[in-house]
Amino acid sequence: MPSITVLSGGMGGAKFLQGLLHGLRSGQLPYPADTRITVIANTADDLWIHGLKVSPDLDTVMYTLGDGIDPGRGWGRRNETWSVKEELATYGVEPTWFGLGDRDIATHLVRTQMLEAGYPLSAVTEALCRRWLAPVFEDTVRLLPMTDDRVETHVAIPDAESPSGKRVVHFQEYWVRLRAEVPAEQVVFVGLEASTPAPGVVEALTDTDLVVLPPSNPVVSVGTILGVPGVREALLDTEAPVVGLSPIVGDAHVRGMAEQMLTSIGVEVSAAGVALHYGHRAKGGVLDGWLVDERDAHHLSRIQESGIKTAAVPLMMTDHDTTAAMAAAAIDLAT
Ligand code: FO1
Repeated sequence: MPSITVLSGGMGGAKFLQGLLHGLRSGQLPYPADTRITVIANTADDLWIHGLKVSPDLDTVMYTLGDGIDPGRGWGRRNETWSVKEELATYGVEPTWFGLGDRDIATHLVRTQMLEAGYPLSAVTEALCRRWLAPVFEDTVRLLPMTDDRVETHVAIPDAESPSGKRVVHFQEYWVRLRAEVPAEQVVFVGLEASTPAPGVVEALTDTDLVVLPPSNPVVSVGTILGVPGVREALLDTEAPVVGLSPIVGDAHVRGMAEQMLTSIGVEVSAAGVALHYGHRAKGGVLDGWLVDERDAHHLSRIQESGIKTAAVPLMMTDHDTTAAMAAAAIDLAT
């Protein structure tokens, strides 16, 4: 059975997966409809809040593919209510800037109870996906956390009051409360060096027909997955071609905070900058191929010079057919 492995953050990766699955089911892709899809999701956005463990990228992929996502927000549940959030605010409980919906809280209660009972995050995710993915995809779609270990992305921001002139906030505070409107002076991945790939992650990279890096954040989503010791080695070892799609279109991010994150690590905010940051696999990088948007066709030669195969196609995921065409272009590039 052919298989495709996708490294995913939250919204961008989830949207790409919807298009990939649509393309497989509608016969638009040169892979059979029941091709096995393994999603390796970033867990460094995770946070403990109100005593609950929240895994935003795992939940965004799970709710999106399971059709429970709120399409407007792109995170959390559709038809959500916020009674608990309102009650917590009335009690004056902080933080109030990160909203947990009533339905969403049930997911975090199940996850927290299972973690406290000693189950690893991968077992928790498998249990939650029995509800969200199995009814739709049986066992052809699998969602794996990048690691079972605790990893958290923290961001150093300017702070005149502190002696060092900076203070560190959790990524979610940087993104949700501060709206990424302050410069990210440094991004710190707490626990990443000591983490190990979750069960199935290495095999999903070495024993597959294609690996895709969708247009997720190259620093705090795909970047963190690549930072789990053993993942890069698996990508260097795999027989499968590795193809990425640029999250930067027209020298800007489409959504999120990729511009701020790339700038904080000194990478040029362009389709070429990200490709060269990921690097060509023959030179110790991770890419064989890289898709850029038609608006960025002027970057093609610079990318080609690095050895990475590249092409310019429409990269705005406006609907499932368009996204399926992007997946088809990625598969083309890989063959
Ligand atoms: N994003 C927001 O902008 N505001 C929120 O209150 C918020 C709550 C939230 C709760 C659960 C969850 O899974 C995601 C949530 N997000 C919220 C989105 C979250 O910041 C993003 O999904 C990623 O972490 C960033 O890519």
